[in-house]
Formats: sequence, structure tokens, C-alpha cells
Amino acid sequence: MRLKTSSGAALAAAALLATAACVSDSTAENTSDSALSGSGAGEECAIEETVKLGAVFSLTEAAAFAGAYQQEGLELAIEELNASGDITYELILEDDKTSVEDSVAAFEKLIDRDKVSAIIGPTLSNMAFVTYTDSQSAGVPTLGVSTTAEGIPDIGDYIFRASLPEEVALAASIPAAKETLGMQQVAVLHDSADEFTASAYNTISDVLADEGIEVVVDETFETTDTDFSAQLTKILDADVDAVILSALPGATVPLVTQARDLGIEAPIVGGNAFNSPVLVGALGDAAEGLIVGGAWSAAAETTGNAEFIAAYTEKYDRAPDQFAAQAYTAGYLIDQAVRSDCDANREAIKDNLGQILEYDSILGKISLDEGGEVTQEPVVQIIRDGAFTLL
Ligand code: 1QQ
Repeated sequence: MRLKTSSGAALAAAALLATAACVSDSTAENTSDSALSGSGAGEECAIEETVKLGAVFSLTEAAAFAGAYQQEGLELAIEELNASGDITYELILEDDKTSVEDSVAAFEKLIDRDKVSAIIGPTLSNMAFVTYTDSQSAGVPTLGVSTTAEGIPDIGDYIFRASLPEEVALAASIPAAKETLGMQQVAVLHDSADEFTASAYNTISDVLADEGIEVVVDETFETTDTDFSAQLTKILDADVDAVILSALPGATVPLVTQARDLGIEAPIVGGNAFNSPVLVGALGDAAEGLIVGGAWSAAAETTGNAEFIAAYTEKYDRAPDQFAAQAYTAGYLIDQAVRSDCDANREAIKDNLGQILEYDSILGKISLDEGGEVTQEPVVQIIRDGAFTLL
């Protein structure tokens, strides 16, 4: 529709209408759209209106190593879902450029302008702690696929994650590394400027204490640092059995490279950012022996995993990684939540996401509870000959 007049009264009326629309949008109960509620149950569910799903990933800048795979994994799931049933999903994808400001703007656009039924993402916990308050106050169910820091689901009852918490991954990887490496004395290095790496540090300290492993060097750095010689020299002098590193890839590559150049040969135990072939490729030989806990393995014989890997590789001409696998799974989890009551309204998706029990996914059996937390088995992998291998 085109407005022919631009009189003050018409503009004022339009502004009032816009305000009224905004207010009602922020109240979950008022957003119910009957065309988003279909007929039939489960696999038979048919919904007339196209279901809009938003996704916010870091497609450029520092976290693009994960965001690009997330885009591919989620797009593959949406394509498969659209081809297989009577629900049509439209994915509206936004790039937060690895920036908190852009992530907030993307969430606001998806919530207010696109009026999506649910949001998937963002890539980093650092953005999630800010953007999820918007989802929560607008009543938009939001499903993280790589937001692993402590406390994310506590932001509110619209916030969920299908991303293995770092606490769970480290509680598996550190004992496995202890057993494999006979680890008794370690150095811990962590990025104190990022929510995910700082929260992981707390878990690392707890797990090391529980395992009776002594921390002989405990050093910090910040996300954008490039020179780690001061910290690394202390590690070299201490002669540790392993280095536990909590870092994003931007710092990991120079840090690990400088460590090896300096002569530190101790194996490295890393966090979630290490679950990336991009990072392993960038590190080359310096990545050998690295141990990491995660949510997915190419070697796992989980339901549909081999088919997922084949379809993904065929479509994108490269193998998937954990970030792709988690985003792919998220598409199916949202679809499960929609099919439960054959209803793609925000409120129904929120209620049903919190009821997903042992869904058989490529990540293994996965459950989401009302509190938004995920339950799944972690895997521990080691880099051998440049490839992830189950430990
Ligand atoms: C987080 C993470 C990152 C490493 C994902 C890319 O786990 O920010 O929570």
C-alpha cells in the first residue's frame, strides 16, 4: 500500500499505529497468528503460513571460522525440512560481524521487523549475554548452537541451547587428558576479556582441583593480544606436563605457534574453539596432539551422521565440523518443537523446545529442559596427523 498524503495528522496516526504494533509485539501472548497454527500432528503437521526463522551468526571477522560452518549446517537442515513435509521454513540470516553492536542490531531486526518465530545463534557467548535479554523481553524463543559459557540458559525461559556447555566438555577432556598424558603439573592460560573463555577458566580450575592436578603457571591475556612471550617464557621455565588453554581462535593461532617456536613441547588441552578444522589447518604441525572436548565427531555412529556428512560434503565441497553439526541439529530441534503442537507461534515453540526428550540426532540423544539447558554426551578428540580422532 502506498500512502498518498503526508499530512501531520496522517503521520501522527501512523506513528501511533506503529507504537501500538511495537507494544503488542513485545507481549508474547498477543503475537499469536492463527495461520502459524496448523492441522495434523507430528509428521503429518501442515502449516499454511511460511514459518520465518532468524539466525544470527558471525559470518565475517574473528568468529567466522565457526559462523560460516553454522550457516551451511543450518541451511542444509532447512533445505531438507522444506523438502520433506508440509511446513515451509524461511531462514532470515544475519551476520553480526563478530561484534556485540551488530549482534544486537540483528536481533532487533529479526524480532521487530521480520517478526520471526524463533532465532538460532549467535555464534559467541560474548554476544549472547547481551542479545538474549532482547529475545527474553520480546518473548522470542532463541536457541544457541555454540554458546557454551556458564549461565546462558539462566537469562530467561525463552533462552535455550543445543550447544554442549563448556563445563561438560572440560569435565570430560581434562580427566581424559590426565589419563592419556599422565598429567600432574600444568600451566593454565586464559583470555580474561571474553565471556566464554573467562567462564571456562572457572571450570578448568575446578576440574583440575577435583583431579588433583597442580597448576604451576596461571597466566592471562586478552582477546586481541598478539605477543605472548611473557606468559610463554614462564611456561617454558616451569616444565609442565600440559598446557590448558582457554582462548578464541584469533589468539590461539599466534599463541600456539609462538609456544612451539619457543620450544614448548607440552601437549595442549583446549576449549570449544579448538573444534575447528580451520584452526587446525592454520596451526599445521603445531596442532598435533591437541586434546579437546566437544559435541560431535565425524567418527560417531549416531543416527543420520554418515548421511549428514555425505550430504554436507556434496553440497559445500568440504567436510562439516562440529559447528555445522550443531546448527544442523538446531534446525531439526526447532522443527520438532513446531510439530509437537503443530504450531509455529513463538509461545508454542518456547513451550515445546523445553520438552525435547532424547531426540535422536547426529549429536547423539539430545534433550532440552524447561530451563533451556541441553543434555548430551560429550566426545573427547585428539588431533593426529592433522585430523580429529576420538581419544
Ligand atoms: C562460545 C564458544 C565459542 C568458542 C564458539 C565459537 O564456545 O563463545 O561460547
